[in-house]
Amino acid sequence: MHIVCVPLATIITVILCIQLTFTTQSFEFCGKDFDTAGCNEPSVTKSVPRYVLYDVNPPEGFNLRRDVYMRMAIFVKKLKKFEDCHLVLPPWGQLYHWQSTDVGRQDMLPWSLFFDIPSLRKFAPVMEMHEFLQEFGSLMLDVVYVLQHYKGMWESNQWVQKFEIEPCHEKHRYSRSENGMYKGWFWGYPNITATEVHCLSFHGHASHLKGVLQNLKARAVMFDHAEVALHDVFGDALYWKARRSMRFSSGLVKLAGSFRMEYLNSTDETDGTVRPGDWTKEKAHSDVTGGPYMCVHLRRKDFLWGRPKQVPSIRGAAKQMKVHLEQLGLTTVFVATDAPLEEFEELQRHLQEYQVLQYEPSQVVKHTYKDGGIAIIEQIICSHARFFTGTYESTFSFRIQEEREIMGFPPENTFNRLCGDGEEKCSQPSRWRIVF
Ligand SMILES: Nc1nc2c(ncn2[C@@H]2O[C@H](COP(=O)(O)OP(=O)(O)O)[C@@H](O)[C@H]2O)c(=O)[nH]1
Ligand SMILES: [Mg+2]
Repeated sequence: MHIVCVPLATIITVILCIQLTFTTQSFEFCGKDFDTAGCNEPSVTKSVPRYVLYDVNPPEGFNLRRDVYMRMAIFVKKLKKFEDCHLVLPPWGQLYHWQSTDVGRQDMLPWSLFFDIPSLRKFAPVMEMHEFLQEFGSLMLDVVYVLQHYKGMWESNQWVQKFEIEPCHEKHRYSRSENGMYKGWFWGYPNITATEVHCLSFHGHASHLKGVLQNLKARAVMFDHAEVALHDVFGDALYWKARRSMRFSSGLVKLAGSFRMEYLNSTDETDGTVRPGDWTKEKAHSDVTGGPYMCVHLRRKDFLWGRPKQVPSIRGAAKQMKVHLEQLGLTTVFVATDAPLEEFEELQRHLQEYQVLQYEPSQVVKHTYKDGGIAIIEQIICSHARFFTGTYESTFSFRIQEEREIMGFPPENTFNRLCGDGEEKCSQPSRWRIVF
């Protein structure tokens, strides 16, 4: 059933539309292209907001998820010009890398644990899951679109934005229960269900998802595998605004600040990294000095077998660190790492003439902020170092580089990575410079 609600409708029409919405079982959308003639009217009136929910491919880590958030935030920010809508922040949980067993539960975590929500809101109309559930008043989402790549898309050299409902290429996480509703993985909430689930082959920028919503009556629409949608524009001013709005929660910033002051002789005043509390007031900076230490992001674990040629041995990493420390005239190195303690101690043994530090959280900090928060504290500490070197293709390292770009460090002190032991020519990371 396909019903078009006319914009600027009278109250009666609005009520009629709402009623029809709830009786409509199939949520159809206009053509493949949202610019198709006749498909331009916003289908949701001001008084009936749309809630855009999303999730990401389960094995993806925290820092790729942050990138997917930016794509969705930019999409919904643009969508807001056409209809009343909100982006629901997908609660964090059950990430592959969050393996600590002594920190309590690590699921259904709100974004406020890690990020400053008022800062996010200055960029896009976001809300936490609990706020959505309260406002929406139902645990039943209208429709889930499981995004998937078109088959054979990578072989074709034509770049056209398109989408359509197709048979699912892979088994998804939802199944129909006796009452006809779909159950499945909804960020760990056992009671959330969906009325419809479709696989949607999608090729294009995240904002092209607007076409899916065109004339769609559904109010709570979820996009699973949102990582399939690409950045509208990678690296433009809007991209960096979205990035700058991702300020960390004040508790994490404070903890990182205390560590910097106590162990690294580093404060924003002395390092030249004082920033306005409001990111929208932030100006371009250059030649920031940073604290008197170097930071290394030493990614281990799955990267050891995923990228064996580009990830050095501990001895190899220590050798490279020594060269940097000598060149910089520094004696302190902070190490952000997912390495087990034995590997960190081995690193210290190779660097005995230097102070080699790691962040060691208290039990209270671990319980409060969990694996995700500890990793962010380490990222903040690295962001303030005089010199940073990371790990090949690690999104954890990339996010540190972005943070340093925002603060205005010289690019040569930011876009570096450790080379693999046998790498003859070790290419350095692309310099994705900030744009204001
Ligand atoms: N505390 C801490 N955790 C890390 C570090 N490096 C990686 N991790 C953990 O491992 C995850 C790696 O996944 P991801 O964020 O996708 O980054 P990537 O896999 O390196 O691209 C992080 O989110 C952290 O949970 C580190 O230096 N310190
Ligand atoms: Mg990862």
